[in-house]
Amino acid sequence: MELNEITITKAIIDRYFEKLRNHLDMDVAIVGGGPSGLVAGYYLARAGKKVVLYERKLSVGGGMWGGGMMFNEIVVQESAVGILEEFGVRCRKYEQNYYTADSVEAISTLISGAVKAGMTLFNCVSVEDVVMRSEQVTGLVLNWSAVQLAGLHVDPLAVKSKFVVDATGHDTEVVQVVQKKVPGKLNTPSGRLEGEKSMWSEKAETLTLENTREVFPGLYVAGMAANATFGGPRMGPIFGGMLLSGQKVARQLIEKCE
Ligand code: 48F
Repeated sequence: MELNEITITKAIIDRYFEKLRNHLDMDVAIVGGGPSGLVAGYYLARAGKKVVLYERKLSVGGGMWGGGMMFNEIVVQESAVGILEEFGVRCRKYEQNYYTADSVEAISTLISGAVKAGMTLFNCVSVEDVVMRSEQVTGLVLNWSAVQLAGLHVDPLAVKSKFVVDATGHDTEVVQVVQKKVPGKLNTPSGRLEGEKSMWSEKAETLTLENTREVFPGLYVAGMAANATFGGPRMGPIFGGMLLSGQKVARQLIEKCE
């Protein structure tokens, strides 16, 4: 049978618009498709929550692809190996408490697992602002990343969400915008973004989990964004904290959404 270009085009437009229209209002909107955001999305979707993840780049996955300095292996401590194994990522013991995985296998499997669990993914979309109602975050303001890259003056569109998760990594972009533009204080010691500190892997891994919480009404932080928000150090290419943080924020929000 002859293949018709117009049918191909219509299929893509129809399917994409269906996806977009069905996700203008959701339980949880996750900003950033690194390991913490993907794990959060997976557990939220598994719990039946309507969860959408927005990723600025064409390829989802954040900082996991390149392992450490492009050596494409990651390290995970024992407490987080179970999460990788639940997704089907193969882990190898290196020494007691140190496991490794191929970084490309790990991140591609996290992406696949989250989407197959029911998380909806929009890549090439940048979150440039939040929707607010008196001192509360109630949604996100979105634009095509290409619009930002080209510096075009194009107004964005908005979506509504019961909760937002900032999983944007080192840049903490959602918290930054809330600090700048939404009246009220952040739930941090100074009431402001504390900022990331230099590397201290062990401390950082513990703090990532502790710092995974609500930082402003309606806004949670996960992954490296949690540490940057609360003034924790960076940890380098050990990823257990990222995975456990995604799982923790999902658990917190599953309870909140009930
Ligand atoms: O940085 P990233 O991988 O976040 P993470 O889940 O994991 C951190 C680790 O990769 C690593 C580390 C652990 O050892 O320190 O850095 O905390 O992924 C963040 C994603 O968010 C996207 C960005 O492109 C990246 O893929 N992102 C950032 N800002 C925006 C955004 C935005 N405004 N809108 C959409 N996506």
